[in-house]
Amino acid sequence: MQIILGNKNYSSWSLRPWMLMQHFGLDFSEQHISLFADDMHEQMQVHCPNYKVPVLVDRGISIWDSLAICEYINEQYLAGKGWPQDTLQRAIARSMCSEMHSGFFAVRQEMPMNCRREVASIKPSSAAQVDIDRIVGIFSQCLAANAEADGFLFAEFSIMDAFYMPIVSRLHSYNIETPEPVAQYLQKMLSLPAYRTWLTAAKAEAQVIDVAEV
Ligand SMILES: N[C@@H](CCC(=O)N[C@@H](CS)C(=O)NCC(=O)O)C(=O)O
Repeated sequence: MQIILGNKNYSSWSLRPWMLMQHFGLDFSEQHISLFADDMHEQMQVHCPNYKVPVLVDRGISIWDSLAICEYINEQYLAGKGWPQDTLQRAIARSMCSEMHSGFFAVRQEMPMNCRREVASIKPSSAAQVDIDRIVGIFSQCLAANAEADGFLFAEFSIMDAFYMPIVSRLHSYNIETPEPVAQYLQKMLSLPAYRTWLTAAKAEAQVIDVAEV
């Protein structure tokens, strides 16, 4: 199984399925494509039908789009452990991941993922603040509902945590203040071995994408 990724420093979509696969200790190799480099399209030609990353290649077949990859990994390799086991909780987790997948445009635009960015505050626009408040609301709701558990959004690590990992990275690097339970969750996620491994690789990358340096 091979996952094709963009730059670890910048590719928020790539981080999601990689985080899931790495956290659960799956066996896979990686191919890295430098985003917006001159040879990006050429590199994507073989395995990336939509000319985007991430793409998972398993048994010779390409699976593209971060959510589709996470769903496939969950079914094929995790025996369903990638989502909460309770049907209603699973439906809520899927709603929240879909909200991430199809929204929060202001945060994405103004606060690009930049894992190695030196932590420094920005002044979010009112649109970005609406996104941030909603994200903090989602985290707070999940953490309050699972107060007794392992400290992940749905008690145990799930696709939900993997999907919101790029947001965790952004809230950290743009120094966004959050209530204490959320701040603790952010620290927990930033300390996970899988994310530390990703960050080390991101810091070792040479390419700088100017538009993502805010
Ligand atoms: N909805 C897709 C988005 C994938 C995406 O936009 N990937 C970016 C990198 S983070 C990309 O490949 N950009 C290259 C381009 O747009 O030309 C997913 O969830 O995988």
